[in-house]
Amino acid sequence: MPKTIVNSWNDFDPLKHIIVGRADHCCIPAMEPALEAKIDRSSDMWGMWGPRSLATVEKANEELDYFVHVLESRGIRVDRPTPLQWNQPAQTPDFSTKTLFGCMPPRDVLLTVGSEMLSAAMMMRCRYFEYLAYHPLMLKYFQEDPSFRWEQAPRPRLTDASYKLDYFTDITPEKLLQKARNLDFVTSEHEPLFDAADILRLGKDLFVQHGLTTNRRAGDWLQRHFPDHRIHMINFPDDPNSIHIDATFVPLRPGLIINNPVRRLPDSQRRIFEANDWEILDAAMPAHDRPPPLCYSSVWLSMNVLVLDQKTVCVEASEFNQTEQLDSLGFEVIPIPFRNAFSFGGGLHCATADVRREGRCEDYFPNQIPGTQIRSIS
Ligand code: DAV
Repeated sequence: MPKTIVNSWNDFDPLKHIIVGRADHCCIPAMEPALEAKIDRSSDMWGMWGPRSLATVEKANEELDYFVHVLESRGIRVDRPTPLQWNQPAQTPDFSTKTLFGCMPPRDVLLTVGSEMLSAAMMMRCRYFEYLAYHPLMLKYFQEDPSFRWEQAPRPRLTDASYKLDYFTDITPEKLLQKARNLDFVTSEHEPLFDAADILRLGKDLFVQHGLTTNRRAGDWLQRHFPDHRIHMINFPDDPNSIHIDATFVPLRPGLIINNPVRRLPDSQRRIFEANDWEILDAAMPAHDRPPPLCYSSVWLSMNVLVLDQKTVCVEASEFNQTEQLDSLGFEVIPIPFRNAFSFGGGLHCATADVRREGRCEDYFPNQIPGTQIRSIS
């Protein structure tokens, strides 16, 4: 048997091998065209940029290391990225950026589908070189697993043509919500752009959130790239800040999903789940009324859980409502303190990227609903 096997088709089959991020050298990015999607004017990070303090990096790393320890003590193999000095400017022929970002949330960059790991075509300029932190691991998997498919989505150019540069001009929360309802997001359709964390993997079906970090052209690209899969673009019209699907719509086991109750999937888009006997439950309320300091994400990281198998799930240790809900659904809940790591780019799901889970590519949606699968746009 090869030393490494890359194989994962969903977020709930028994986990065997995973990547967990690191907080070293992480930066708050300088202003760039789409940054306001992540850091709005009311954020404590507004107007700030540069390296995060060593004290906060150390606290986040302690939590990440403890998480690794828990996973390893359950027999799961854990690999870590190799951080770059993210506090450096970078340039391409098309743009420059004053700093890079970090390698805390691998989930945003790496999409594992079966034996393939695909680096995403991310829409933030400061994240353009983030894949380099995973290059040593990709090389190792490539050497150790003869079936591993090491893939990279088309590198975006990220010129100003990729963004609607006036998107946030005179913005109000009401206008932002109206734009989201009209499927009017900060990226243009100039080139395919997506974060891997916008893609929910359910065997043969991939559900892709169309929002601030993923455009429709990416859905088109993904459909051509994965011809044996069915790509469905979905969206959550009540979410004015639709960044990544994993604090909004989270599968726990075959047939069961928790949905953020303030970002419900519209009835028309629920039909494919209903037609295949999937239950969509409201997620429990977060335990906190605000995120930790200098955090990009909302309090809904409460539901950003890591499922280890269909009976076991890791949850942030202070999220007692989410813990209680998962307990009542029959899960063994493993508490992981993670609030300090949240600020570096996300929760327990964001902080990881699958390498191997047991199981095969199942068809969980044999009853397809006409018109829900992506079609090419011209
Ligand atoms: O609710 O702020 C966070 C998702 C991070 N991957 C939110 C989405």
